Amino acid sequence: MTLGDASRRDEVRKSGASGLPVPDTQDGARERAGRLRQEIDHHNWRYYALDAPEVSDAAYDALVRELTAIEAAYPGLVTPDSPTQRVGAPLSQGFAAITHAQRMYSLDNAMDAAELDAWLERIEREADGRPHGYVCELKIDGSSIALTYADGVLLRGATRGDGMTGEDVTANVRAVKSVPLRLMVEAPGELEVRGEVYMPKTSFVRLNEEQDEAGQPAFANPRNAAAGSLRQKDPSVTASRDLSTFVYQVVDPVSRGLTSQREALEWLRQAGFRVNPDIEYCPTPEAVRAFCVRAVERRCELPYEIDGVVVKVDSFALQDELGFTSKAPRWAIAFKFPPEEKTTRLLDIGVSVGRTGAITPFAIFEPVSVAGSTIARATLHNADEVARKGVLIGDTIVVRKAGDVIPEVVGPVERLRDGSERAWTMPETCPSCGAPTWRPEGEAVRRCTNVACPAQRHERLLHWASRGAMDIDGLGEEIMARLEDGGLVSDVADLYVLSPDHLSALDTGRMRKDGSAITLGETMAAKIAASIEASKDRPLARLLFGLGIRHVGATVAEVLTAAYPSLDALAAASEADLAAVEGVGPRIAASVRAFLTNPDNLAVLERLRAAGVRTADEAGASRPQTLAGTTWVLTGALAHYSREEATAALKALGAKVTGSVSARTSFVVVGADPGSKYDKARELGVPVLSEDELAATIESGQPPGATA
Ligand code: 1X8
Repeated sequence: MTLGDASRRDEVRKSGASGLPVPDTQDGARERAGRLRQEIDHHNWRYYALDAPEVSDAAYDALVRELTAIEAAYPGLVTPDSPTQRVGAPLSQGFAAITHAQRMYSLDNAMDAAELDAWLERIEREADGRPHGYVCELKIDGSSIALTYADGVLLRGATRGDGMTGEDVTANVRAVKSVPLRLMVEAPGELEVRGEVYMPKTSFVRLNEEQDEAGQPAFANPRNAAAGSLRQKDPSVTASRDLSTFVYQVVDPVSRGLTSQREALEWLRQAGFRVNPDIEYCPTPEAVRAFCVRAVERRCELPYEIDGVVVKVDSFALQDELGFTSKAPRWAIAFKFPPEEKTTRLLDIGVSVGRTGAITPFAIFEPVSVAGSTIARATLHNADEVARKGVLIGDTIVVRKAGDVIPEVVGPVERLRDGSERAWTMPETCPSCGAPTWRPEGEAVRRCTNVACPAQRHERLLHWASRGAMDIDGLGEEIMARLEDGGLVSDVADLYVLSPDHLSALDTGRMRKDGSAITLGETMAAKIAASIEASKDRPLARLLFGLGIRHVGATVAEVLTAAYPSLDALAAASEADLAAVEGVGPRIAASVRAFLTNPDNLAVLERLRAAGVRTADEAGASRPQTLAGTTWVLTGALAHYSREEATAALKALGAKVTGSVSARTSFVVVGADPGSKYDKARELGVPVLSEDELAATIESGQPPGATA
């Protein structure tokens, strides 16, 4: 299980209502809620701290839903450390300053093996023959945090700030799932621990894709992404980011009976914190050196970025003796890895036009080898970024790979300028079609205004065929361009009327020695035709993502199709309906609505459908949404349906099914031995239906009463 999978559970967490009855009495509810919280805390810890879940997402989800239902019915029973309370705290108004009870020191650095040796020798001298050892830990390239617990309950989270004063980011820290809200060990009084919040490399790459998609500036590296995510005004934004933690320090450990860093790490692990597994006790300086050598080698394989190794004297008694300089502890050192940065020459800045018309500048430089591969280009994201970096064409520049993957220009080496460098400006017109470009208010990105722009069209077609969308093998950059140039394809629907003859006769642009054109040939044509055919049956979310609607990335497409499992249902939904879907805001809703009311787009969708491309997820899923806007509650035992079946059938008709009865409930279906929900429905005057009436609704697709 990787942390990337966490997002799946996060989505489950929010959805639906409990099928289980809410206890009738306050005492019963309190007891059940307490039990559920313990159980959920345990599974959160297994999942987020140990990466070792014991139960399925569905089983976990059921526990959360039951607790949510109980807390909804008895709001007085909600506790601040309830697992339902991770997000939902009021928005932070800026961040209050927090003075750290004990200064958060930085570490002295050892920039190479010789400096590490010098430090080790000094420690050995101080120890003067007394037996002692070291603990080696990976230095996580994230954002430091201090977490304070009062009698075992999370009280406060603060950033490092300048080491003396940090910012109160409690609401956001609560949204980071690996941070325990309640400790699993006895810890009376105030306890402070420290660690690092970080973003895994793959999540960083994905986040930047989403930032680009939304016209937001990209983060330069995972550390900035983690720090930025922790300093969000809205904790639900923090919750949506894949952040994790490693905790490595107990403040005032001796008062907790701890005598060494080894013990402290073990205690933190038992308390429920996420502790890095790559920790080693090294009895000798040789073992420390060997750990550092291995860490350098393993750096690329790790799912998160590290920038060194932290070496600490293990014994707290010896640490105490060594003490601090004005800046840093004498008993620890950061062995810094050699930077994976290179210098090269910036030859030019080009611009590309994306499928949404976004004009993106990119650096073209002399090829250099960085972290295992040769790079020659790096995106510069937008004009502001070019200005911020201050690079001139002709500059000597520093380049590296962000998240070990994405080539990035760090900045110019200004002292190597000779006056021949020149500034770059963003083109006023589209480099592909010459149409004017504009920069919408509040966006970082300049766009080509021409929807018929050939560069946009090309990118839209490639996006449709891409792996995450309709996954059409063989339709790459080159062949797509040929299809466009030959006038065979100008929108995605055209792909589905290509004949194998069209394809096999396609000029590849290459020539034989005798000057005759090389065509695609039958074998290749048959392969591509088969992949186009296979793409007709992709899930609706892939199709929706493939359409390239602004703000609709792969995740949003999943969310939308879960709520509207057919293109018809989606097209029938109002902007307000769409905006009400969890995970879909007004901006996405407006964009989807605009796309699905544009006659040109509707014509393409109609041609896709006519060509046999699937536009609904399941046969039953494309039923007319006759129950949209109604809210249902099921109670008691049903004879002919399971709770899940009845719920699914109602949802397929557009109904919402919840776990508790309120004045907003439209219908309550009552089976055998109904509980308090039946009484509540009668009390509130909510219409009560029998199972037969439910069956009639499901079969006819008509709301109750409409068929009578
Ligand atoms: C900073 C960090 C430390 C550790 C890991 N990652 C860091 N970024 C560790 O001790 N495992 S300690 C530290 C500091 O003291 N400034």
